[in-house]
Amino acid sequence: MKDKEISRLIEQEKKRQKSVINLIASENYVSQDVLKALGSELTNKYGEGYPGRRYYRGVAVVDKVELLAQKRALKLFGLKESDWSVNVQPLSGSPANFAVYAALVPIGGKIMGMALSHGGHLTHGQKVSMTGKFWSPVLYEVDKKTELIDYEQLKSIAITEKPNIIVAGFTAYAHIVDFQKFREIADACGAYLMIDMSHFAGLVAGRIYPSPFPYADIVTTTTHKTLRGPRSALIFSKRDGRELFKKIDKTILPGLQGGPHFNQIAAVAVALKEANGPAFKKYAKQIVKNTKILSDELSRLGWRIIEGGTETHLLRVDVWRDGKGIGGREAADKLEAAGIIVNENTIPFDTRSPMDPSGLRLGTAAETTRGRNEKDMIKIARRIDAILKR
Ligand code: DSN
Repeated sequence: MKDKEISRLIEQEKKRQKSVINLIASENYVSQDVLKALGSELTNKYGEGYPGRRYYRGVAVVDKVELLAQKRALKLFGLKESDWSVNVQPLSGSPANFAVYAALVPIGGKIMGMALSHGGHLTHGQKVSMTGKFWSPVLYEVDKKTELIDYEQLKSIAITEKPNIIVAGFTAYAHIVDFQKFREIADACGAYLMIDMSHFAGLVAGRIYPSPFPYADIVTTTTHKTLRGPRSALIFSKRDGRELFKKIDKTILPGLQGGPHFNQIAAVAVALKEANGPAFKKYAKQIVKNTKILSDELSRLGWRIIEGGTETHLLRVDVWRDGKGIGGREAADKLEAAGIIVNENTIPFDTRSPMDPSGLRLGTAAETTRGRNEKDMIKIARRIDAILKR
């Protein structure tokens, strides 16, 4: 690389990534093939539109790239082209979710999603996000005692509020979501059901987390978390005569985005192929095993695990412990200084601010990619305990 400054920074980041224990629940390490596709000449090409109907010429090759990515996305999740459509152009998860609302919910309509501090995402209708400004948020919380979703409470809120769309999905909820209950609730109030599987898409692909597809109208996902692809996103929509896909496609382009990033789409296609097979299934299984043991060991060492444990790739730890401990920011700083990278995170009914909340969020997808197993997780839990108790 001729640009020495950037080249040095890339080398520094590579070194940093290698030298730390990465427990950021939304990160992972992509393959060399994914990197190669991302860094390819496909980045040079413009091609607004969709395969077979673009506004630019010279698109024969990128049409094939996009069609292949679509085909692989449907195949990975066991979907038929006759039943589901997939848009592979969203640049990332937030614009993908925004596009779904823009396509299906009139401005001012209601989006019902999980509150941020309880485990939801900014784009699930939080006030500080555009999704909470253009649309009216109806936020649901977890049960105070169990810290799990209370489906009865959710149903009663939905029936009273009559949201246009209900979002099931999370960034920090550690348990399996009951999609069937969400479907029943959406049907009871006449809402669309959008399932944002960004965090657990890799676990769905690995058949270790229930598939949302039998229940959802729309499924969105990023591709870079447990799915282990490049930073990007997908929007799946059910083909059932309502032509949701037409509204979504139009909203992505010309509504929201410009030319598709074909290098990114190609890299997604590579990752989707990598995730389709026994090796990835084994990987997904190991993620869940690793998270459970990390959670169990931390709990054995006296740490309060939010929701009482985990069934997925992530967990949250209460480090503040009603003022008997330290804030999440201080805890994350201490761990970083010792080479363990996590993020501070709110916990349900948090009394502290999102900038310095009461908890930490830990995830094992990245370290599982690096081959770490249960024994390593026990060691990591003990290191975290020792560092935080110093
Ligand atoms: N920032 C991602 C996460 O860490 O969960 C979600 O957008």
